Amino acid sequence: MIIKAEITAEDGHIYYVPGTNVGKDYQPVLMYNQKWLDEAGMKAPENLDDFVALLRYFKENDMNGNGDATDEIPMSIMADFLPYMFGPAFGLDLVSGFQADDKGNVTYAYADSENFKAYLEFLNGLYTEGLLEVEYTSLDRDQVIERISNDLTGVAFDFSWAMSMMYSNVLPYYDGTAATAFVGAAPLSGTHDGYYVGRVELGNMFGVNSSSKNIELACKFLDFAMSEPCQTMYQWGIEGESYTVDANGKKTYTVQASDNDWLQQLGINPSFVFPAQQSVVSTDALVADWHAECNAWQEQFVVDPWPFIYSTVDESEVINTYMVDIETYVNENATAFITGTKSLDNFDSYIEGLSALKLQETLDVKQKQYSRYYEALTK
Ligand SMILES: [Ca+2]
Repeated sequence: MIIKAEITAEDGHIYYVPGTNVGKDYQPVLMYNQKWLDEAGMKAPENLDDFVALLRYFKENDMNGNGDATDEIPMSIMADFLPYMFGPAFGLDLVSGFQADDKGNVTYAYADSENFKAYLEFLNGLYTEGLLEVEYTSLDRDQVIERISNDLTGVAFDFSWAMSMMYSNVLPYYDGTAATAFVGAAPLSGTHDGYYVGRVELGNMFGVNSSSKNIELACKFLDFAMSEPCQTMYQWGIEGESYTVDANGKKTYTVQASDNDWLQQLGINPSFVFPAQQSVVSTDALVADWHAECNAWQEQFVVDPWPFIYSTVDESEVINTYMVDIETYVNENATAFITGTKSLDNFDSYIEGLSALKLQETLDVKQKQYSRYYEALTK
């Protein structure tokens, strides 16, 4: 339904066939070092207070048992994931930025004078206490992996696929079970219930150039490219080589397919080349069993992000003109407030600065677009 609403143009027609992403599975999630949790005698926290208590425990204790209680980094989070991790607890979708309430009224989360301020106060508190590390703005995934491989950190937040494929597998004591892994948990709740922000399922769109001499043939090709046999090929490769089918019709990857380099040569999940529909089952088969189970459980916490919506030429112009400056402004200010280079006493003037950047004009366009999308969705 959502994909249909997204690819419906302003005139109500559909002109393209979609390639789709997995939107609710293997999305960015919170994960904990299970061994550290067990040693602390704690369960994965579900609210901000318990979470902060856990970070303090990780910071003060010799969690990795090397005799030095000062080398633990309580959490290793890349800056881009902070909005995913903490926004929802404050009622904010800072990932999409724009958000709509039940009645379809659109607001900009970074302009929420109450909740966004509370979010910044919370992160500034973590930063001041050394629970959010000094160099958090420059931390990259390779550094997170290096820390995990040295057993230095207890909390991560990343795309779920990293859980068993990049993080757990480098832990010195990982034995293939969840007890020795980085394991996904529920989102954190605060003044609002926690959730995870999913991904727009519409990945790309394929259409035919109206000046083509072979419109009918091109449409037939797209029709074939969308067909069931082709979808199976995109997801599983070649029957008898990369996968087998049992008597019940259940597909399983072959032993050879566990060699990911070999498998990728078959063009599995051909993003942006064909209108392929990414599949959860074929991803489940590539990760550890405990990880696939964890993903299936975490799906309940994932909500749809701000949708893709067709823009008219005029709308594109407004958004392209103002949005870059708005995003730069909010990101620079967020970093300044979190690290304390700017006091939160200046928060009101930050909010005022958004009007000068034409936030209201942008918001009017987003509201118009969302109302159109909402109409197509409920039709
Ligand atoms: Ca230590």
